[in-house]
Amino acid sequence: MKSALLLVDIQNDFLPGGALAVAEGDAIVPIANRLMPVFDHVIASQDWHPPHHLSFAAEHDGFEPFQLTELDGLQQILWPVHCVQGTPGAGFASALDVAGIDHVVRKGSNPRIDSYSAFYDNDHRQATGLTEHLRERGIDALFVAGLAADVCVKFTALDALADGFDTTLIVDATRGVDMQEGDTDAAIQAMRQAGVRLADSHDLLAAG
Ligand code: VGL
Ligand code: ZN
Repeated sequence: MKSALLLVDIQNDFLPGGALAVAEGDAIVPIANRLMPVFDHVIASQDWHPPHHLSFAAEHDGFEPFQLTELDGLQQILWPVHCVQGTPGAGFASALDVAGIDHVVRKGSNPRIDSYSAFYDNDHRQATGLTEHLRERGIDALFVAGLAADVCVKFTALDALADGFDTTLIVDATRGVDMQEGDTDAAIQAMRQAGVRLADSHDLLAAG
């Protein structure tokens, strides 16, 4: 089995102090750095929104961040303005060893639809090309880490599975937004029940 590491959205805006901060999001950066050399192929996704992306609460009169609305018939959580293309917040965490990244996938660029998964937008209208990228390289197993466990990591892992990849979540290398208490635990259970394997970075590092 040929495997790759997929680092989801390890960007400044998702770290403590960022626009859409994930508690302890910074704790996964050294783990990601240690994992990269274990894999032949490392992919990193970047949430990459235009300035007026419709997932931003600021684009909707009378709405606050974290409120729910509908966008083209899809349920949409409204987020603080985050990961705007070319801004420091959209950049990879400064402590992330970007030299270890072989391929970058950007998502969320269509202003009308959100894209939690690194594979498809939230309505599966458009693919990012990640599936083809992996298949062209004969990669059939994917190890997923990054932010946020209960949003982009979850939908990325579920899409990876649906596209036929043997998919493993590196549990200690992810953290969640936890808009509601327990969201992250529930997301991990949902991934596991769908068929995602759960691993700890220490086991992968020992094996590598
Ligand atoms: C994410 C909310 C909005 C994520 C991206 O990377 O988990 N969450 N955009
Ligand atoms: Zn986003």
